[in-house]
Amino acid sequence: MPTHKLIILRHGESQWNHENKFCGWIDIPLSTKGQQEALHAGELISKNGLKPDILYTSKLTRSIETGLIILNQLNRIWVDHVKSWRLNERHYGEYQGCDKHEVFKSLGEDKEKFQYIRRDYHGTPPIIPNDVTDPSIDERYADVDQSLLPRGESLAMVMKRLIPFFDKEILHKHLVERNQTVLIVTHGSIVRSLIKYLNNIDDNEISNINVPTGVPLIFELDSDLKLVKDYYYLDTELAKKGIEKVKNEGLKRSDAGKL
Ligand code: DG2
Repeated sequence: MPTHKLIILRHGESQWNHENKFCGWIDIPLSTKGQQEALHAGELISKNGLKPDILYTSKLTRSIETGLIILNQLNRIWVDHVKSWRLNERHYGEYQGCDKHEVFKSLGEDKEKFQYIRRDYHGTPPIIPNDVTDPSIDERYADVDQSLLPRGESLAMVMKRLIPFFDKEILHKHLVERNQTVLIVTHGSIVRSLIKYLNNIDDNEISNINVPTGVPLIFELDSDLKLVKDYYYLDTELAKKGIEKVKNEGLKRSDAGKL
């Protein structure tokens, strides 16, 4: 039975990751460090002899930019590239654009409340009213059924819009039927959702999983879509450092990005 490879990663650091602000569906480009992380991700994929046949990204620049830097590094800029809103980050509702530490303070510096919204399977940020961050007025989503566009999501809500697409379009069509190596460059909450789905992680346990920027994860599956071994990062030390950083974001003031 052939083994199918799925390469999944969170985009390189964005300017707002650097400034410690919630991004969600706001379209923020990579920081200089994020561009370097993307280059390094490309090197890791190349060193491991992996050759993606197709690239999937979200509709957001930080994910698209990272994917293209990687493909360029691999001399595979010519492969098919699918951009889907279903791979967009979790919509962070009213917190989009807010400094993470300010949100923490607004919750009375209650670590549990703050981490509930960031990491609990059902934790939902306050939903946005109709304003300039409403995805329904963004032309890139013009062809999407407007009633599907989110205004604030929990991880559970993300999985509802993501998994049927991932299962049918990516796993069955490309991985199994066409035996292709698929590269997915997406966002923290989407990677967490895919880890949860592929590893059958329970709703409580998923709150302990954090995803670093720019480090590729490998999933090896058989044709029945069972994992043949545990998923792994291509650079475990780098992943460890990145995970620790992400876990504690917002708990302390960050002066990054301030003049
Ligand atoms: C981050 C996740 O998503 O933030 O929306 O700010 O992957 O697009 O940088 P990404 C955001 P946390 O849930 O880790 O606070």
